[in-house]
Amino acid sequence: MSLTRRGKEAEWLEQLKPGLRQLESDALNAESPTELLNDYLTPISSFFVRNNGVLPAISLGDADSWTLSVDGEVRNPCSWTVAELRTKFENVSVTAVLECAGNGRSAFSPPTQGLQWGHGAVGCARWIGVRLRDLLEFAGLKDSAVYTGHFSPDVKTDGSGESAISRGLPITKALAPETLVAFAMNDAPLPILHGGPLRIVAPGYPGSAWQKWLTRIWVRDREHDGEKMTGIEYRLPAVPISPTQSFDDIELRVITDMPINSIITTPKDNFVAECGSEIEIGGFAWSGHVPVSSVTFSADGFRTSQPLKLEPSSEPFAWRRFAGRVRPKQRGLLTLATRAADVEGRSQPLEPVLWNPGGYCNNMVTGISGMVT
Ligand SMILES: Nc1nc2c(c(=O)[nH]1)N[C@H]1C(S)=C(S)[C@@H](COP(=O)(O)O)O[C@H]1N2
Ligand SMILES: [Mo]
Repeated sequence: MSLTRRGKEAEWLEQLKPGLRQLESDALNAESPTELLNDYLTPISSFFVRNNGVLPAISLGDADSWTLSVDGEVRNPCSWTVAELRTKFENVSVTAVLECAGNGRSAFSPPTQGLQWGHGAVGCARWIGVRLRDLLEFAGLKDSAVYTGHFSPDVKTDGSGESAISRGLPITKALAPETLVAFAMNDAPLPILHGGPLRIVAPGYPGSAWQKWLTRIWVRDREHDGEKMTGIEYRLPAVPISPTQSFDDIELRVITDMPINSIITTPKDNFVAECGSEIEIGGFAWSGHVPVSSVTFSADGFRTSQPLKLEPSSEPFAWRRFAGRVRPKQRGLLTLATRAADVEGRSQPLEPVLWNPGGYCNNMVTGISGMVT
């Protein structure tokens, strides 16, 4: 029996990433159960995968001949092989969280369009590459340069042959020192599933801006309008709207920052604990560009809460580990939840976040549950 394209992708994923939960979709998408996210650097075998289209037929053996070009609003259009990028430009590493803007979408009510992610479309890795800034400066930006547009060979699953996604960055973010064209992840060559040979790393931005299988950067004199840059895709209403309202005439803005969020990774969801004995609580808090300031913990739906110890941050775009303990004194169902805050005073909401048509940026407090026996 021959497997369908999607069936082959599913088998490949099961081999490379056992334990991930595949979502129902024509493209290969899979999220991490919370207990697989218990490391500061998420192992590649546990890292979520998000594809808008068909996986391109690339093998890492192609890495040396893979080329990246820069054109548009530059004085010297350029192109380099991966080997040239590595040797001609300074190699830098950035530890950063990669989170899909749709992470947590399944909690929106009423439900929105888009993949129904739980809370596992997030991970933190060490990315190594060259600064996008160095490439753009080499090519010589014209004064008219305001945005980048990124291109890759992956196509939609509908057979149209159209590009699956072509996103970009405002020029200020493209020139920021943390923004990379990366070729390695956790010290391994960037895996194909994560965009190898080359991908954009845009710390603080939603995952959609981290273009995989990068072949071309088109420097633009206006906001990039490539596939999935317009309409409700990865954009939020400029003013609050209700789910019953038509959003045809609503102003929408590209998401450029991810909100404060946190996840409990130990104990695991559906844990069993003994009444009166201590449970160790651990997990991570992160945000886009605004640093995390604190994390509180509650075992009673935030009627009461206590602060958790937060490990110091060494890398501004990485997540921060928290730790604490609880000793349940009652038998029955127990829900453990964390609520993180950022230095600008924003906390994860206790109530559902503002509904938006694409179902993005849900950072409402959630928890994990288990049984105390
Ligand atoms: N070429 C390409 N790049 C892409 C995508 C894609 O479908 N194609 N998906 C984007 C989205 S929406 C996310 S969340 C991240 C996911 O990265 P990962 O699959 O490495 O976890 O890649 C982004 N880059
Ligand atoms: Mo995403």
